[in-house]
Amino acid sequence: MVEKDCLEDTLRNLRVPRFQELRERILRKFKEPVTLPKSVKKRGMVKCLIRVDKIFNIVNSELEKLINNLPRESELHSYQLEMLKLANIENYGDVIGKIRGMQAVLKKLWREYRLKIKASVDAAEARKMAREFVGRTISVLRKLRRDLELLDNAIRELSKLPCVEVGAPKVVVAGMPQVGKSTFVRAISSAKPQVSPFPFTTKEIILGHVNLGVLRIQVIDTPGILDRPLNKLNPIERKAILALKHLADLILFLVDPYEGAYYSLEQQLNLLRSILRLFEGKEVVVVINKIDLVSEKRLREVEDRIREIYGGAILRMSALKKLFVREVLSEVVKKLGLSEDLLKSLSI
Ligand SMILES: Nc1nc2c(ncn2[C@@H]2O[C@H](COP(=O)(O)OP(=O)(O)OP(=O)(O)O)[C@@H](O)[C@H]2O)c(=O)[nH]1
Ligand SMILES: [Mg+2]
Repeated sequence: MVEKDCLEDTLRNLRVPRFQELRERILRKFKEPVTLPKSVKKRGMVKCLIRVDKIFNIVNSELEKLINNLPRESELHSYQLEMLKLANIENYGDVIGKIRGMQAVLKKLWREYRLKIKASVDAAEARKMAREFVGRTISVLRKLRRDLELLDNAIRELSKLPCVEVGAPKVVVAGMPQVGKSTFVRAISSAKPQVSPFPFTTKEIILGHVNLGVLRIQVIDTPGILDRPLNKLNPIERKAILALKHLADLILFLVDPYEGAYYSLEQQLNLLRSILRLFEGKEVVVVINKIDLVSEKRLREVEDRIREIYGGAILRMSALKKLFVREVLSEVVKKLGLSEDLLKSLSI
């Protein structure tokens, strides 16, 4: 998450080499014939030196390129570092350090084997040394196998994150699965997340914009969260928690009031309670969605239950039928401390 250049965009083009791929390239290079001018003496030894140099160059330049293209730890926002943890990179700096360390080990090996090859008594010994170099290089790389795989996976995860502008207002839409978060984000913003009657339809953080003339509000759709302890949340739910923690200037908490809702009102209230506790100090607006499905009596009942745990504004809307969606936006604009005149340019 950076001001201008989007780190996530750069990461989309970054390739992390795999151990298997490096190993195959090394073995292929080792078998490749080397041609020498007729005048060259000690041909067997010289050929081995050339092979060893070529192999070292391949591995060294791959690792160098990787380290240079990876973002530095200091360039990463705490949001991105936590996302890396979610993708099993507990300590990003340590992984980079390990790659650097292995690169140094490989350089040392290369120097050592160049000397051994030069000191060989005959071509057969030079070939034996070259083979040993290849074997040892591959076993050093094997120590990076899991790190490279985890890094690749983590970079893919990071690059899926949208490019959020730090300075512009950010509203994060949250709630249990199926309450209508994505339907709402589709209705008001440029984003068109998938909507379906199945929980966990949304698996990623999705960014949309509401253009209000001179200003645009960023609206962030999130995966649904279940009412269970934080340490029991799955990685998809945790992405939503991280978006709330790091991105939200304002949280819109959606509630499904329907008696036959996928998750009961009780469960939804439990989640609201946890979110209020977890993000104490952040502005939260509760919106009862799907009002087209329930009676006024039920709506009052749901509002009363919400009021037992939450003292702020409770709004009503139907994201599907686009009822009172503008009123919700108006509350958002107000809570963000923006002028309500901005809404004049809006055609919802
Ligand atoms: N009747 C009615 N149905 C709605 C409304 N909003 C959403 N739905 C329906 O509820 C279902 C779930 O909608 P989504 O927008 O995908 O819900 P979500 O909260 O994003 O769900 P997850 O991505 O699974 O967390 C879909 O079938 C929608 O058509 C509404 O205002 N009224
Ligand atoms: Mg969704």
